[in-house]
Amino acid sequence: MYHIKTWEDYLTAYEHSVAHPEAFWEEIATNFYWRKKWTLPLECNFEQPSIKWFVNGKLNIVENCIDRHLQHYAQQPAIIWEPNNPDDAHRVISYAQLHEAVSRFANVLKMHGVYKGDRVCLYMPMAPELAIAMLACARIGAVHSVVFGGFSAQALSERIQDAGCKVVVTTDSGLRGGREIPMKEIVDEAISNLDINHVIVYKRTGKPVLMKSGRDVWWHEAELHAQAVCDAEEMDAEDMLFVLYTSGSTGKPKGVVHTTGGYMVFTAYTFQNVFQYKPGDVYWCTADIGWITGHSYMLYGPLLNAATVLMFEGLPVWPHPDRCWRIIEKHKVNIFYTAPTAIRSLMAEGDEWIKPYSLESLRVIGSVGEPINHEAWEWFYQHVGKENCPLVDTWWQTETGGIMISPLAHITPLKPSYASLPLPGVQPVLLDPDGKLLTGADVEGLLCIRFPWPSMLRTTYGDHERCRQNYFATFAGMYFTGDGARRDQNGYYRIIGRVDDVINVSGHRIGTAEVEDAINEHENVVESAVVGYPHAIKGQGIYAYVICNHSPEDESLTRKEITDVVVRIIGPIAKPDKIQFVTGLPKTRSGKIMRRILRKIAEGETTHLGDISTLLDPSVVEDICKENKRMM
Ligand code: 7RM
Repeated sequence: MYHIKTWEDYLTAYEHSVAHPEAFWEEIATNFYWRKKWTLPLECNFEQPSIKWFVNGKLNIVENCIDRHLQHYAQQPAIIWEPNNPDDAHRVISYAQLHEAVSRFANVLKMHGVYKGDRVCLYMPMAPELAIAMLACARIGAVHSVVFGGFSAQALSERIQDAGCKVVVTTDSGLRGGREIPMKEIVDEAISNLDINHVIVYKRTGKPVLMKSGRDVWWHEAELHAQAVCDAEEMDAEDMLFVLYTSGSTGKPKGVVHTTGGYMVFTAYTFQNVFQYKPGDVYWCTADIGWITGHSYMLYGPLLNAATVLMFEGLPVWPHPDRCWRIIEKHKVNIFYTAPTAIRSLMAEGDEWIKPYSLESLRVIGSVGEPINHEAWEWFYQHVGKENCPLVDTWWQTETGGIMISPLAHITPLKPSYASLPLPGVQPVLLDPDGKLLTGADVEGLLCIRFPWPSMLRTTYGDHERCRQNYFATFAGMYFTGDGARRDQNGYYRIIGRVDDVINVSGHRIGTAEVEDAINEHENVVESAVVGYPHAIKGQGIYAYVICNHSPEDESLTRKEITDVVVRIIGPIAKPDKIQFVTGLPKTRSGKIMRRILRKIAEGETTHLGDISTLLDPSVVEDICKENKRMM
C-alpha cells in the first residue's frame, strides 16, 4: 500500500498529487489486484458530469478484500463481533472463514436469481452477516443498497422501489440496547404491495416471524444447498458497486452511486494513511454499516488492508455507560473511530466510567459525522486518548466515498476542532456565493473540490440530472459539498456545517423538507417549517413550527400524534425534538419561508433577528417569539 510515513512524505505527496494527479492515483492503484489493467487513468467532464477512473480496468473488489490476503493472512481475524449483550460470547471470523461465508452466501444469492447488475436491498442490524451479504453481492457483481435499521417501513419501501430491488436480505429481529427491532415485520410491511422475488432471513434472535411460502427463505436453510466456492465476477472499474440513500435539501432522499475501481483505491488509501494502520492492530469503528462510514471504514477500507475490524452490535451506553471502555480493554483496541454525538453522550456520563479500564492499547482516536466542538475534542483527547493518541477529525461525505480532509495520525500537527489538511489527491477550495475563489488565510466560504478524486459519486440512482443540479451546477467546474468552512493561516480547514436545508442530527443527515412533508401528513396540519438548532448531545436537534387548521385542544396529544407520523413515514431518527404551534410563518413576498429567522428563534434569539422588513407580514415574527418564550 502507498504509505505516507512522515510530514515530509505528506508534503511531497501532496505537491505531487496536485502537479500530476493522474500519475499519483495510478501509482496507488498498482497496489491492487486487477484482472486487467486500465488503459487510461481518468476521463472526466464535470459539466455532465461524466467521471471515469481507471478506464477499462477489470477487477473484483472482494478478490482484493479477501482472496488476495489468503496467502499470508488466512488465519488472521477479519471481523471480531461483540454482541449487544455483554454476557453473550463474541465471535471471531478469520479471513479464511470470511472467504468461505461470503462465497457460500454469494451462491445463495445466485440460487435466488441474483446476477451481475441486480440490486439487492439489505435491511439488517449490526451482525457479521450484513458484512457477509454486502461482500457476497460485490463478489457476484450485484449492487447492494443497505438501508439503515432506524428507517421505517415506508422509508424502506421507497428505497427498495427507487433502486428496483427484487431481493431483500434481513433478520428476524435486531437488538439495540434494551430494545428489539422487528426487522422482518418491517420488511413485510414495506414490501406488502411490491413485486419482490425473495426475502432471505438470517435468524439472529429466534423471534417468531411469518415466512411467506415461495418468497421467504431462511439464510441457514438456503446455505445447506450452497457450495463454499464461488468465482468472483469480473467487473469493470466503472461498474456500480453500491447505492446508498442520503438526504438532500429537497424532499426525496437520493441514491448516491459508487463504482468499483475508484472506490476501492480511495477507501484503501485513506484508511491506511489517516489511521496509520499497522498489521495486527485491532480497529474499531462505531458507525452503523447502514451509513457511508460503515461501508468505507468498517468494511471495504479495512478489509482491503487486511485489517482486523471490531464490529459492535449494541449501543455505547448500554447496559452501562462503560460499555465502550470495556470493549476497548477486552479486545485491546488500537484504533477507535467514533462520532461527536457519541463522544458528547459519553462525556455527559462522567469520567468515573472510564477510570476502571485500561485504555493503554489505544494509539489513534478519530471522529466523523459532524463538527466536533472544542469541549468534546478536549475531553476525547484527554480522557480517552490520555493526551498521547492523535485525534483525527475526518471530514467527508456519502458523496465523497472516503475521507477528504483530516490529519494523518502521528504525522499532521493537530489543531482542536479543525479537520486540518486535505489528503494528498484532494483539492479543496473556498468560494464566495458568487463563485469567486477565496485565496489567502483566514477566509470563510463555501467548500468545493476542484479536481476529481477516485471515489466521488458518479450519479444519483435513476436521476442523473439531479446529481448534476445538486453537486455540479452551483459552480462551474467544481464539486459543491453543501458545507461552509474556514481556512486559517496554515491552510487548516475548519468545517462549519451545512449551508443548505440539511440538518445533522447525531451525525445523521436529515432534510428539513423530508420532515416537513411527513409532518404535513397529519390531518390537522396545514403547513410546517423545520429547522435545526444547537443540541448539547446530538449536535443539532429538530425544531418544527407547525400551523394547524384549528388550534389543538390538547397540544401534547397533537405533538405526540405528529411525532408518530414522522416515525411512521421516516423513522425514529427524524423525531422532532421540539414542536411549536404557530398561526403563521415568516414568508417573503414571493412566498419563501425565511428559515434564517426561524433558526434564530429556535436558538433562543428573539431580539436580534436581522432584517425582517422584506417579510410579507412582519408581525408573525413577534407572535412566534412570544409563543417560543412561553414554551421554554
Ligand atoms: C461521513 C459522513 C456528511 C456531512 C458533511 C458535513 C458533516 C462529516 C464532518 C462533518 C464537520 C467533520 N457522511 N460532517 N464529517 N462536519 N466535521 N469531521 O458523515 O453524508 O452522512 O454526512 O456531515 O456537514 O457534509 S454524511
